[in-house]
This record gives sequence, C-alpha cells and structure tokens, in this order.
Amino acid sequence: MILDDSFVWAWFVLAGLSVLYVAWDCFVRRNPEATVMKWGWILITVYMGPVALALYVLTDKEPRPGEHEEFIKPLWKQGMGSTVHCIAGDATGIITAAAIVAALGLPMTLDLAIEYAAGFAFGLFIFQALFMKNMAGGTYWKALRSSFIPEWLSMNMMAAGMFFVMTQLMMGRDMRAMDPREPQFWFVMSMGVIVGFATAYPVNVWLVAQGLKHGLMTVRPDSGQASHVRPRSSHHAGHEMRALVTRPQLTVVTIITVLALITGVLIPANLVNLSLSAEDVGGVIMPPGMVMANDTPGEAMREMGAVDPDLIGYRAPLSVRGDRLLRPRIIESASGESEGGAVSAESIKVFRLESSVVEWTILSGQRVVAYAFNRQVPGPRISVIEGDRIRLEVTNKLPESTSIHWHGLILPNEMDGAARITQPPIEPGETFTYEFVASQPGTFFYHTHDEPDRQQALGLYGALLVEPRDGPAYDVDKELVIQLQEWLEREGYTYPAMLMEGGLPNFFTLNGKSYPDTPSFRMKVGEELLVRFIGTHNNFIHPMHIHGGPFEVVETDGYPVPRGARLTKDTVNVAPGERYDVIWQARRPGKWLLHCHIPHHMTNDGFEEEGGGGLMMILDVRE
Ligand SMILES: [Cu+2]
Repeated sequence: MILDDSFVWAWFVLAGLSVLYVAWDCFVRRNPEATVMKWGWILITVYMGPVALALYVLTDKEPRPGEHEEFIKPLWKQGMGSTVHCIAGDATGIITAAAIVAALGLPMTLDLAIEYAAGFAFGLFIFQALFMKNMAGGTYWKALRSSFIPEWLSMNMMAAGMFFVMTQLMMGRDMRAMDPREPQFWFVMSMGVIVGFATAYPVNVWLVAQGLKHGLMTVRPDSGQASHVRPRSSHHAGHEMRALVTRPQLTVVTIITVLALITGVLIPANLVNLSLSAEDVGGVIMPPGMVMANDTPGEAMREMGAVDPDLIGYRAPLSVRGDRLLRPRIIESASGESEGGAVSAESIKVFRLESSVVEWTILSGQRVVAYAFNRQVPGPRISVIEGDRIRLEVTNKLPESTSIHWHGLILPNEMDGAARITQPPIEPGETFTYEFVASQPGTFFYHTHDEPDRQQALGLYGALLVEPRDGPAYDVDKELVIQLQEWLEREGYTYPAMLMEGGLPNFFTLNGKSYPDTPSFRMKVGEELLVRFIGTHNNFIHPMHIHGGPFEVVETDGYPVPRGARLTKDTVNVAPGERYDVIWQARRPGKWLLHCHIPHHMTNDGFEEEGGGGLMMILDVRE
C-alpha cells in the first residue's frame, strides 16, 4: 500500500537528499537567482522531494557559467518559476494550518476551509507581497494589489488538486494520515503538493504570458542587477510588469479556476465523509475494499479498522497453543447461616482472565494481531463440575472496553455480561468480577459481549465445559474440543472479519491454528471419540465433516439428545453460537480428515498446501 511505513520513510530520505542538493546549488554554488526564488525552490523541494529536484535542474539550474539568462527564457520554464513561487507560499500556509487544525480535532470540511484561507494568506501576504515588493512597484500595498488576482487564481488551481489528494488519501483508507504525529500525514501532504503543483502550472504559464506574474529571473551577485525575462512583452519598464490581458479574458480564467476548486472539493465530498475529524477516526486503517460512503460514521470505521500493531504486548510463536486448561484458585468462603443456624463453608473456584493485544501465529510464517484472553487464542479452557460456584476476575488490558458473556448458562441477569445492558463495560485497566453457580452440565463457551462484531472476531472467546456431577456422561476413550474462527489479515494488518464488502475473511482457524499447522489427533482402531464442536466464530455456518464413517449427535447446545432422537450423520452444520457434541468411532487405521465442507474454508489466503488449509485437521488412527 502506498502509505506503508517503508515507502513513506524512503520518500522522506529521498526528499532530504534532494533538499541538500538544491540548497547547496542555490547558496554554495550560487545559482544566479533571486534570494526569494532560492528559498522558494528549497521549500518546494522539502514538499516535493525528487520531483522538485528534477524541475529545478531542468528549468532554473544554470547549465554552464553565463548561460542562465538564455536558459530560463522559454515560457514553460517561466511558468515553472511562477508556480514554484506560488506553491512555496501556499503549501507552507496549507500544511501549517493542516497540522494545527488536525491537532485541534476539527472536522475535515472545516480543515479544508481554514487551510485554503491560510494558504492564500501566506502566499499572498508573505511570499508575494512582502518578498516581491521591489519587483512590483516598490511598496507593500502596491505589491499586494497587483498580486492579489494572480495569486488567487493560482491558489484555486493548487487547492483543487491538493485537496482532492488529501481527502482521498486521508479519509479514503489509512486514517493515520489525518494525524500530524504520524509520518503518513506528512507524506500525504507531499503528494498533495505535487498534484497541486501540476494543476496550478497551466494557469501560471498563462499568467506569466499575460504579464500578470513573474517567472524566473537572473540575478548576478557581482553586478547586483536583475535582468528579468518577460516573454511576449517587448516593453521593459524597469521592474514594472505590464498586463496584456483584457477584462473578459481574466473573467473567464477566474471562473475556470473557481469551478476547478469546487470540483476538487465536491468529488471527495461525495466519496468520503468530510465531517469526520482526526479524533473521530483516531489513526484507523481500513481493510482494502471496504465500502465507505460520505455518511460512514467514524465509530463504524474504528470498529472495522485494523488492530494497531504497536499495541502488541506479547508475541506467541507457532508452538504456543490456545485452549489450555485454566487452573482455578480454590477459596473457602462462609456462605452465611444455614437453616439450622450453623455456618457452613462453601468453596469457590476463582479463575483469572485478562484480555490483551497479542501477536498470534496461526500458521508457519503467518501471524495475526489478536485480542486474546490470557495471551492465547482460543482463550483458556474453563472446566468445572456441575454445581460449582465459580468466580471469574476479568481484567481488561485492551485499548477499548470489553465484557464477557457466559453463553448458554442460567445465571443472575447482572452476571450475564451484556455490556451496556446488564453491566457497564469493563474499561481499559479495570477489573470486573463475575460470580455464579454452574448449574447445567454440558458444552458451553464464553465470549466478549462488548462490540462482539469486532472483539470476538479478533479472538475473544474460549471453551467453558461443565462436567456432570456424577462423572462423564459418555463412555468414550478420547475427547476433542473444536473451536472455529474466521480471520482477515492483509499486509501485516489484522481486521475483524465481517460478512460484508471488504470484511470477508481470508484465513480460518480450528483451535487457533490453520492446517497444516493444526495438530494431528492420535487414536487407535476401535476407540470412540467425543468431538465437541463449538461455534465460536462470527460469520458463517461451517458444515463440519469427518471422513471414515459417520458420527452420532449426542448433545446440542449443552443438552443431551434423547437416545431415540439421536441422528447419525457425517456432516453437521455449526452456526455461530451453536454446539454439537458427536461421538465418532475410529473404524479403520489411516489419516482421516476432520474439516469444514466449504472448500474455500480449507484454504489459507486462497492457497492450499499439503492438501488443504484452514479448517482442517487429521485424525491419525493406528492399529
Ligand atoms: Cu466453513
């Protein structure tokens, strides 16, 4: 992407080298040019880098001693000099204003208005009238009057090009460019100045040709004389310029520049939301292809935007697994007086959960930036016994508020974890304690219930298994928990996968890993396996299929299916939030696949390796 850090910094280095060269050539090698133009070129090179350097060499750098006078004569070079002069002032005003108003958090529309005024004012009052007053009649007032119209026309054309680029690059995709603290801001300004320079150039050529603006000139330090070239004008009256233009001509050109400016602002106003400020979008990076309209609110953009990789607190290599059993601390607590008047002690299982930003490796060489419970995806497995009183202390180390919902459990409403409905969300840095009795045996799970479209899609979920009080419900040899997830990762940025334009996932994980890095599961012929499918994912229905023979669906959503109603199937549709417990028998030796039957979900970013990818694992059955 054009706003990638490496690209941006490479540009800054090139621009820095270009500035050094131009400054050296102007002041050390002493290009025979007026001091104000030397500063103009240096400023332009700060903004336009190597582009300005090329223009300088082609139009104004004296090729060989004594040749400057002849070299700069062509009208196209004169027009270039006039544009440099105009843009140096305007761009300085615009960029200074942009940095200040962005820091103030004003909406983009107001930004543009203030930037236009500042650019025009700086260009006119400082760069034209003040620095050029000797050439325009000798007094500041006279210079101001004669340069007002030419400066205004040039400014309109410059702003038309620059504002279009700024709004497109700032609001279009990478909102870091709205924040002056980010290098992307300065890079976008540079790109805007380059385009503004190009759109302002034709009108500057015209203005010079009509005798309304100065072009380039030769100033020899030894003679102190300025010989200045005015193409198409044979009248030399000292430094005075004489306009050749008629009033109708000037009117037409003025109208053209105003229309250009309006177009340059109206087109972006239809494409992006110009009412947003840098604060509204806070450096958000949007997924490529995401549809954004001129009424997309900043809140929606923040929700769909990438996780800032700078917030990563822990990097998990491929070998680190999720769904690791979480051991509780057991405390004895006096539960008050019982009916008989005696004080009985009740034990509480205390679990600690902490949500934070981690880098999670889903596949060899493929990382995502995830929101994780206890630095793992899926979050740690909570396994308790029916009737246990459990306390869950949840600390939020995310950059945004969160909560946890205990999916499927019957519990007090205030423990249900629905943020903003049954509890205030847990703010960053805060801890909230949930406590309830796990009264139903079965397969459950927990997940964030504060902006789950973003947070659950980024990894905030985990298995919650409640074993029956009287021991395991099924006489099986082995057990396997399967948690599904969809991811969207592009160019090093992880976005919450969403079932909408630009938000579709390109990676899929089974227990936090993609095939071929999902671990194989070892079994012996004849063994029975209880598979607990958990719909921890957000977007699709995954038809989960096991090769090598059917399975029996024994529980759905944590509740046993009566014997007579049990289905024997080989594929079961696991929708978001659902659980299916199935018993599969290892009938024959070999490598039997367990996978989602939507083949795209068996790929990694569209690729297949070692026979597939994504939602796929091997049940390795031996004699
Ligand atoms: Cu699928």
